[in-house]
Amino acid sequence: SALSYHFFEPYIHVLPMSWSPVTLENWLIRQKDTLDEVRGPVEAIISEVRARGDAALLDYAEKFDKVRPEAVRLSEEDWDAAYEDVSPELAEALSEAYARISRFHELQRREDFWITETEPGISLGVKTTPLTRIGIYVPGGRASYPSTALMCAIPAKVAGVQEVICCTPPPVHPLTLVACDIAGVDEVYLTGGAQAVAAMAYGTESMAPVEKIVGPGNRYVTAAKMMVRHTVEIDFPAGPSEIAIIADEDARPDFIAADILAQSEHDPLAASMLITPSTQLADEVGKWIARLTAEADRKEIISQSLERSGYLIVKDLDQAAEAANKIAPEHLAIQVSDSFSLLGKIKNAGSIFIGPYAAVACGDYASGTNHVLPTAGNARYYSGLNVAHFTKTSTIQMIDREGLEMIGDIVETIAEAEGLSAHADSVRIRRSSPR
Ligand code: HSO
Ligand code: ZN
Repeated sequence: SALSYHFFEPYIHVLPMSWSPVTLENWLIRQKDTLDEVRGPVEAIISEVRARGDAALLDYAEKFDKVRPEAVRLSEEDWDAAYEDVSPELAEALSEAYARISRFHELQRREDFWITETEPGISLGVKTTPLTRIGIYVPGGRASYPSTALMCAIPAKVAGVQEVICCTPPPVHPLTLVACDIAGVDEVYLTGGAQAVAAMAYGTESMAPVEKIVGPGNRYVTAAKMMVRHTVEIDFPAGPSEIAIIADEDARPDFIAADILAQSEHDPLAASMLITPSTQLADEVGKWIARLTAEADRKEIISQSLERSGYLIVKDLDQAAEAANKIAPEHLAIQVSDSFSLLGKIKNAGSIFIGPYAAVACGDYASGTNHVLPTAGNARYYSGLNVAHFTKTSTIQMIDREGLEMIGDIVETIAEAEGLSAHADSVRIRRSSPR
């Protein structure tokens, strides 16, 4: 297409810090999932947990997390004690974030029951019911995010889920425990990785199984979630973080560079792409990236991630939208003068940030939107975590004799055509019975 032809045009502006042009092709290759590589070990872990329950979880904690907790389930005393290690300002910041995230998710709630007469004698409706027990996975190690505990638990509680349990690898960060407490998590288990997913799916002596598992994780966690899917539901695959930024010549290169660094510091596998018609902006952003990286705390990770990142020069903003839709980025920042006209053309994006002041970090923590989002092109068909992930619906119908007359012939005719005469008879017996 005209689009891909343009991408491979040699607009080469090589800049320091690996800030260089990327092709759509390379980006899409990056998104290819690597879950198959870990399928074998994950399968082994799942069967081990099914066979040996808590004992397997404790052994895996010792092996992978280098800590053997006394018990898989965290005691109330240890949970309460977490507050002692968290400053009041931090607990307050988490509560402020909690309030805003709750408010936005409350806005997503719809009536949990409606019924309406669609034609004489036939009323149809929908009844929405929360799931009963769900599991959230909060990663540990390099990606230990108390904010993720809020992002997973809040929509569940807003939806009305009674039991929300959290699995996180030991040693658990006290801040994660405080976040779980603030968000109303009911039980915490000190187990991580594929073994935690297996436990939540099948249950162990100390953990009752859940109906749905949500939350981000590494390749093992994600592979395990995909593999237990015939037993429980999951949210969607969420891997290394990514951002695409569509910007025009008037955008602020320093702000854009700052968002790219914020994304890059997550993970050497994180990636950022600037999509712009302006080569001058791309150059400016590159200079800012070099400048800011020199002073960054997590230089190592940032430089590795920048190697997967770069810019794409497009003809105009229509082509920019087309590129973004192909990528289906987890985060999409829009930094152009007419943002709403561009927004209208965006079809695939996990979360969209509009205007120079909408730093992605605001959505990560405190504006109120959810930061658990589909990555690696999955935004083509998945939505970011929201209240609807924690509910299910039942359709309802009420049909009286008049309604049955309205559709009786249609039902009988189609039933006979399908060779299902008992179906047809179930309607006939009613229609011919005396009133
Ligand atoms: N950007 C990450 C979420 C996050 N950022 C957590 C900071 N903490 C994935 O959307
Ligand atoms: Zn982030």
